[in-house]
Amino acid sequence: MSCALITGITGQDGLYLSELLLQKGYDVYGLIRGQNNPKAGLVAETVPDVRVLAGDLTDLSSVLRALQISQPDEVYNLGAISFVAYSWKQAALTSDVTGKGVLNILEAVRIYAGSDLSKVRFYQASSSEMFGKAQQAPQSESTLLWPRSPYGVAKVFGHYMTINYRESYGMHASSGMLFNHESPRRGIEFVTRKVSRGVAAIKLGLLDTLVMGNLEARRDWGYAGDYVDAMWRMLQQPEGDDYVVATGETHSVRDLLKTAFEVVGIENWQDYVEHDPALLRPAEVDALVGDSSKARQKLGWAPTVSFPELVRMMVESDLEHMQARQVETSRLGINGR
Ligand code: NDP
Ligand code: GDR
Repeated sequence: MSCALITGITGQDGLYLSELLLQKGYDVYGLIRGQNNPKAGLVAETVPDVRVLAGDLTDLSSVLRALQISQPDEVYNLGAISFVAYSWKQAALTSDVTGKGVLNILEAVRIYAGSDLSKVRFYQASSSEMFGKAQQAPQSESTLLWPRSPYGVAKVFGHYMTINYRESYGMHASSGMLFNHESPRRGIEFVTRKVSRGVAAIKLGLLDTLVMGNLEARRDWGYAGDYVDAMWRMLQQPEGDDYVVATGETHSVRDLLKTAFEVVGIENWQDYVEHDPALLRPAEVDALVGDSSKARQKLGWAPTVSFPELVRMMVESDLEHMQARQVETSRLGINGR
């Protein structure tokens, strides 16, 4: 039986990846930070077979201890401060967790594996945010990296550090340059989930208007369940490598709003949307679209959920939850910054 250690287990991808690996018969360990992390309950409920270990990416010895206890064949580093807008508010912390945290875990793996580095395979959650002010379209593994936020800069550090450990020590280390991927489990701070919850709340009469930032930004949005499968496929290859994972289609936030409101039968969506300049970012990533030919050819990977299907899945899930929970309007917190 194979064994995996996942950091970021309480996040969207951590939950999907745990489910996938448990299904494949893996022993799965997950790193959880904090002495009483409120999301520990979610993990216990969703993936009860995951064994939880305490640790924090900023604390190398805690990561080393987790490796020693779990003895994994595969390590998936999904832990990060991942909300781009927040990364300007806590730039140093983002650098420590999302950037230097990668070095900590790479170093912990190197120390743990000792003279037999081939016994552990490592996955780093790199990001399309690294392309930032994209210098070509679509973006591939060889496109110049030009990050536009403290988050993007930290991810570039982690990306190159992963490559460096592969080249310096021969570590089986792979970097997944994943484009935006979403699901009903997406954090409520991200735009797709903000829109799906907002639209559901408006449909149910719980909210009057949705307050948004830049509607012209374009993203290549896919389904998270598909993307964790790509992560696993990377670690089954004979060598570590870097792969772009994307659908190859791009849509604006405006398209997202239109598509989401259509799910609940609202055509005049503009009447329900306001603009708040405070939601604009100090530097924006205007447009992203990925070229995932390498992942498709080498990993045999392909996305299975289209953009309209994804939006429908998210809106319907939020409608169902809100109806079931009879949420009070004041507790929705959708339009906050
Ligand atoms: P989430 O924001 O949902 O999850 C982030 C996870 O990181 C949470 O489990 C969080 O734990 C954990 N974490 C935060 N700080 C620390 C720390 N100091 N030590 C250990 N763990 C920590 O992200 P996603 O699931 O969406 O993304 C997974 C990874 O993939 C992230 O690294 C993200 O940057 C990257 N990525 C995501 C993309 C996407 O579109 N979803 C695209 C490209 C890359 P806690 O619950 O305690 O806060
Ligand atoms: P992103 O995701 O920054 O691409 O990073 P997010 O959903 O936050 O923003 C996408 C785009 O939508 C615009 N936008 C808004 N965004 C939010 N959150 N709220 C709004 O009200 C709003 N209005 C417009 C943003 O300006 C932006 O252009 C995500 C994260 O998961 C990263 O961790 C990951 O690396 C990248 O995707 C790939």
